[in-house]
Amino acid sequence: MSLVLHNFFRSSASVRVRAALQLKGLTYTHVSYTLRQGEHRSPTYLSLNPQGLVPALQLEDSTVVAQSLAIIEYLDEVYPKPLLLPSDPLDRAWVRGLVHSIASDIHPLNNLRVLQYLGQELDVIEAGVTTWFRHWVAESFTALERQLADDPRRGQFCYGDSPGLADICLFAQMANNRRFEVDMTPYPTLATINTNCLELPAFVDALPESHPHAG
Ligand SMILES: N[C@@H](CCC(=O)N[C@@H](CS)C(=O)NCC(=O)O)C(=O)O
Repeated sequence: MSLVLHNFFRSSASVRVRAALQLKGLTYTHVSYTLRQGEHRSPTYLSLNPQGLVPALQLEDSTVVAQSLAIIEYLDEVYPKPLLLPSDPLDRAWVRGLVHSIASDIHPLNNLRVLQYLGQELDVIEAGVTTWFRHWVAESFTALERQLADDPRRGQFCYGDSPGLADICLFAQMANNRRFEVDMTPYPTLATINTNCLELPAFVDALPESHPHAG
């Protein structure tokens, strides 16, 4: 059995893993779940991944790995070419700091279930949900722009001239940002890094619109 990615075309955490698999040249098949229809809460999926979130990666021996960052770090250890995290511990910590500014500080606040809770349980109107989304992006993107703009560790990508885990998280967040029409004018460095990612087929093929089950 090949690698199987349980995912959803529009899920940014899924975009992360698709980009990592493709940067590493790994082949995989898709099983798709439509989140708005709650397919990720089905007994079948929960038996694979009790966390009930996508993505999850099923390995050749059927073992399931959950959580996008855990999956990508696993892939980086088992298939180290190309490395997505620097080998120097201090540089690795710096890159992880960028990663978590997006993956831990933006994404959980802007996840589908949170936005649905705001709208459906707290009666926040659609414009309020959009303001919420953009607010949490701005909190982290303002800091990231400041961190990256003049840092000598940055090259074409967040760290040097090869794409890595921070670029993957930025690129995936950008896919979400487009749906909420986030203005990138205040973040020229982040916008340029995202443009550089879009030069690479591995990233383009990870976009929601490139997914075989996009709909
Ligand atoms: N920390 C998790 C987040 C996974 C996650 O939240 N996935 C979203 C899609 S991007 C999801 O499954 N949402 C379903 C929901 O909110 O009900 C990861 O990085 O894998």
